[in-house]
Amino acid sequence: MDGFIPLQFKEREVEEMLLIAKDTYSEMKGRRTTRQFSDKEVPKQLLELAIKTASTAPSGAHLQPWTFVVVSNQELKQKIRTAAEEEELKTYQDRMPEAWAEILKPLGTDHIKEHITTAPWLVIIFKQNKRLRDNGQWGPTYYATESVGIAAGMFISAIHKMGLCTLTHTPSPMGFLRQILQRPEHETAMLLMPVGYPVEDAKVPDLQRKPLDEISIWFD
Ligand code: IYR
Repeated sequence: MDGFIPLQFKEREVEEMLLIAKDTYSEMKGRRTTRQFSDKEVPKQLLELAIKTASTAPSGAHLQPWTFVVVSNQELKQKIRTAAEEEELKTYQDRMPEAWAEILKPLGTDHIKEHITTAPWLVIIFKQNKRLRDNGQWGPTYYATESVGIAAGMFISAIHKMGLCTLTHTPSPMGFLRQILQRPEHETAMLLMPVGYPVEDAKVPDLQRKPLDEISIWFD
């Protein structure tokens, strides 16, 4: 078949797969979202590797409809924080229905977004809604939301596995990010993720994850 190459696949013994699967679960089970970041420096190369890992995600028609904007410049971080807090203040004060406020309560969030200026890196993932076709015209992308969601998941895993923390922050509405970061009209900011170390005495809410039998239905 033209344009096809052999799949590089190495079959493992089931025993070995079980060990790896248990190890992966144990590792990922320990991941927590923190909002308390330290300003300790993180080498740029680690961010590059996490983004490369995220970019291995499958995507609709392999269009890879994502742009990772990475910020460590303190002035720019401050600009983003000011704009995010302005929107979030309106959200928390006026726009948030009671049904939403109720479920956020245990998370202890408010409109103050200190992590934006404290964490050494911010990664903002933009979704590309259009692509430039070979004929010079703009065409749509496909399943871009799903694709970006998968890439974000892989980014979060990569960050956790290397021993750092991140937070999937969704300042709402997020239009200000396109403007501040000078992204084109056809890109939409999806997630703002500070990356760094947690502060030494970081606390997280005491949350439980749903058990397997509550989240899955099996026909076997
Ligand atoms: N975007 C706001 C509110 C918020 C919403 C959800 I859903 C969360 O899980 C957490 C927060 C904020 O970032 O504070």
